[in-house]
Amino acid sequence: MASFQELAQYVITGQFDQVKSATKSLIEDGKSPVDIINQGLIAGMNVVGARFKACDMFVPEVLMSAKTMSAAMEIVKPLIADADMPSSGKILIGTVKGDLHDIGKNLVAMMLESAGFTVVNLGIDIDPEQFLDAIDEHEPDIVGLSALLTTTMPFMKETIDLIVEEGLRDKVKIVVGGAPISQEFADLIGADGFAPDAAAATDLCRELLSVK
Ligand code: B12
Repeated sequence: MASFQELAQYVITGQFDQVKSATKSLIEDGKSPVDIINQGLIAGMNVVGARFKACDMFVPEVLMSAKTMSAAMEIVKPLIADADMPSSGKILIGTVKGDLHDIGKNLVAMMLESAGFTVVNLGIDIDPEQFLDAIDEHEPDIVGLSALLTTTMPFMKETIDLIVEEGLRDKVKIVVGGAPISQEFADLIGADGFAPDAAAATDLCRELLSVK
């Protein structure tokens, strides 16, 4: 039987097969998918983040960790997204232009789906025009912008500015997030809200759409 600590360790060391089998074993053991994500996968990725910052880990290793985390997410995702609930609203989410980070954004998308929202996940490196086209196509209630780099944060503002220019601002709520983002920054660029993590993002979207 696997433990959350072992799962976290496999994420840290980027052990693909072990991460998948530990995830499956925890599921078989009746552990909640959300606990598997929080106490195993995110806990491991947090350590990866700290080690990367301290230059104890380098990009290829971090990438391996990210890939193992994504592989485990693929296993866990159907279990928490499959709640057969009516949609609480539609959310369009993407990582802004120039930014390739998607683990946190995908986690937010997953949590939102599990909370009953319909989620359109645009992916990474999405420029303002692409967000605009997707708003036209999907008519979401909320647009979620993710950025992990200080150099890509300005594209959040550019995206919001374009939505305003095109006269769509009153049709959508806009929420922002990512490690360098703060409530102050969200206020500054005219977003409707900021959330520091996936659970808070779900609460925020519920609040903005008055979902109980
Ligand atoms: C994994 C990782 C990578 C992977 C990304 C793989 C992938 N598929 O995502 C790779 C190796 C590719 C990578 C590349 C780079 N990275 Co990087 N990376 C990270 C790392 C270690 C972890 C990020 C992560 O996944 N965290 C785990 C998730 C779960 O957390 P999260 O993303 O913060 O998301 C949560 C919240 O922020 C929030 N949230 C996120 N999005 C949204 C959206 C909305 C709408 C809401 C409401 C909430 C929300 O909810 C999420 C879930 O709880 C961070 C360090 C860190 N601690 O953040 C550096 C980090 C972000 N990277 C950094 C850098 C510098 C780079 C590179 C420039 C490195 C290089 N020299 O090439 C490149 C840039 C590539 C690019 N153009 O984007 C720096 C950024 C510094 C800065 N101030 O800008 C960091 C902070 C590391 C550091 N300390 O130096 N990186």
